Amino acid sequence: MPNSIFEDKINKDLKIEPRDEMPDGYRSHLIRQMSQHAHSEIIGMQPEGNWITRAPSLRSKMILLAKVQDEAGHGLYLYSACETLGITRKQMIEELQTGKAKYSSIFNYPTLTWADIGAIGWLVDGAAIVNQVSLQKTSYGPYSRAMIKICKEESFHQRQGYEIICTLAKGTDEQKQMAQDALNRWWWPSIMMFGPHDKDSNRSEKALNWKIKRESNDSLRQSFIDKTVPQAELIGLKVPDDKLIWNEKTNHYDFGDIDWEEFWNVVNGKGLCNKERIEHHKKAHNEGEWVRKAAVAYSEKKLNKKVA
Ligand code: BYC
Repeated sequence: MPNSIFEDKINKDLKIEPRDEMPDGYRSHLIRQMSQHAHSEIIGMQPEGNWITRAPSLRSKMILLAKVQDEAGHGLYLYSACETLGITRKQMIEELQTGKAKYSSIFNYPTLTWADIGAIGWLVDGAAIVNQVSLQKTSYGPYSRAMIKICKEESFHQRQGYEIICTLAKGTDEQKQMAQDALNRWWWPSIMMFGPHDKDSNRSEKALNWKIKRESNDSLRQSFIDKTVPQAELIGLKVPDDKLIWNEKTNHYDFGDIDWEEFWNVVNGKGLCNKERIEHHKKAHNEGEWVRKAAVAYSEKKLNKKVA
């Protein structure tokens, strides 16, 4: 039996575009993943936004502001890319606010000190880049193109975070302790961002066959660990994992067991900040209602003029 046009394109590593035929499962898988990704960018603004008014200098405040605005932009590209699959922005927001759609577990942890802003840039954006560089080669054209643009900005974010952590690590004993404390609290949640181990990742097989995912959760996690441990060592910080050791045979770090109970609790709404994040999103969304109404009124007015 001949391959469908869709299968042919996937086999030849060509991009699937919005008007192309695609299996329903492919479309719904992408809507789930891309909307989750967009929501993560938007909810991810909250833990960082918490520190804009308390940034320790004008320079650090400007950089943090720019970073948080970048995250809003990433959310918007991804919502737009997802809309090409036939879901509306309104539906996506409803799914987020009612808990039907997930967002990354990492954003349910609180930012307690300025060092946490460093840890987010260094570790969370660092983990996101590893995942997103791989997603640049995803099979859906609009998603792939959004990733290319997003990755350029994420690498600036990773450097911004590492710079904050380096400064603290080279500072007073108290500042070094702040950096270490942030690493202690953010390390494991960052490792969890990559999702369950491959053997427990029930979405992976299809996603890899459809070339939505290009690498597995475990291989991306490993590459993040291999990159990040030397960065911690370079500035005299200790990764909070007693089982972490370089393995000469595999050329990778071996690492300790991940607390999956904590991961699933956070994913299922029982993290430290889940409730607060959604409540805040609802409040901001309601407060922005007038902007949406004004934008629609303006475009309707323009349309009416054209028709007349
Ligand atoms: N958090 O079969 P699996 C950023 C869920 S934000 C919550 O492996 P999949 C940034 C998963 O959805 C970057 N849930 O699934 C922003 C599935 O549940 P459902 C965010 C998670 O999809 C601001 C179930 O567990 N990046 O960069 O093959 C400031 C089984 O998992 C998580 C993306 O969203 C998690 N961590 O693989 C700073 C990247 N992990 O839906 C930075 C795009 C797993 O079946 N997404 N689950 O009920 C992906 O690459 C993939 O969706 C994942 C999961 C690797 C996350």
